[in-house]
Amino acid sequence: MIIRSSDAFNLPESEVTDEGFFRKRRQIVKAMGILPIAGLLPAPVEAVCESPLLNSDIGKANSLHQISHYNNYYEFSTNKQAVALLAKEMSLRPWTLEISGEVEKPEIIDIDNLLQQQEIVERIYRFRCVEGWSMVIPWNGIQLCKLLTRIKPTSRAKYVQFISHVDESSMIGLSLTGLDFPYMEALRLDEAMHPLTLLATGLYGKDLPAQNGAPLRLVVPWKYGFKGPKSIVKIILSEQKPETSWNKISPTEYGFYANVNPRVSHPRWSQRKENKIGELKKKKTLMFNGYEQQVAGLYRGMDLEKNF
Ligand SMILES: Nc1nc2c(c(=O)[nH]1)N[C@H]1C(S)=C(S)[C@@H](COP(=O)(O)O)O[C@H]1N2
Ligand SMILES: [Mo]
Repeated sequence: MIIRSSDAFNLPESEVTDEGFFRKRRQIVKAMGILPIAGLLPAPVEAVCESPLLNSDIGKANSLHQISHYNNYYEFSTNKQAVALLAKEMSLRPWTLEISGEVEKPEIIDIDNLLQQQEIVERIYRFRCVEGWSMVIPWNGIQLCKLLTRIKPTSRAKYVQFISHVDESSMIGLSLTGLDFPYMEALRLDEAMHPLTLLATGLYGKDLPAQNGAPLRLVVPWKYGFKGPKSIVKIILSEQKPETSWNKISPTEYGFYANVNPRVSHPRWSQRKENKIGELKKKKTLMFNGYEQQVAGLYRGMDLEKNF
């Protein structure tokens, strides 16, 4: 079942997690002091972005501990359990985000200004890694379309590239894999403008842990997890399709689109099922990770086996 709402937290109580966050969310929202509470604040200036359709049958959210202690962040380590400890060494302030390329109003924004200016929404999304594991994650973040609307893409802009931070002093994994850093990912402009696409700034109403990509990390819930670069420092709009890290290292395994698709296998394994972290029984992977109704239109007429 799908419901239309800008508020992800109108889920049945049965889906509530042990974090107790959902009961406490009103206090958190007040404490953050930045969410518009009906009637108290004027409507946001960039009201152009639609509210997305949100799925209600999403499953129980994983715990904060699960989400923050099973991570892929190759700049630190390929050991998912080791990332949390190693990422503590990365300095998160000062932090600036640079938006450039095919935009009318390029900007260099201080992260704390950005967090104050933009509306922070709460979104519980399914998360599916291309390796075959999954979670349900309650993110907080900024709708990317709000930011893109503000910097005004030019008529030539077709793609949006995201570039992660490189910190030689704390990232001890930089030379341990074949992956080139900085980590780079990209979306088509219409994918980036989709109301589900989020720049995550938090988890469970708290600051985003470093290991999950603090202070700013892309979340595209209908795509495999590698399409969500962490600790973003640059966003570049372009006319030509930009390079992306995993596609560059292994184009036959990692396509540009990387839409979750149980019918298209990875060359080395099937994508039909997934292992939700914390559950014993595997579950079926859903087309577009369960967001088919919202995003299938973006790919109408495309051969999804070729454009994987
Ligand atoms: N900079 C950077 N971003 C990254 C990665 C990475 O290694 N470096 N790994 C990707 C992969 S493969 C996944 S599955 C998700 C994992 O996000 P999580 O640790 O928050 O679950 O981050 C993605 N973003
Ligand atoms: Mo992944």
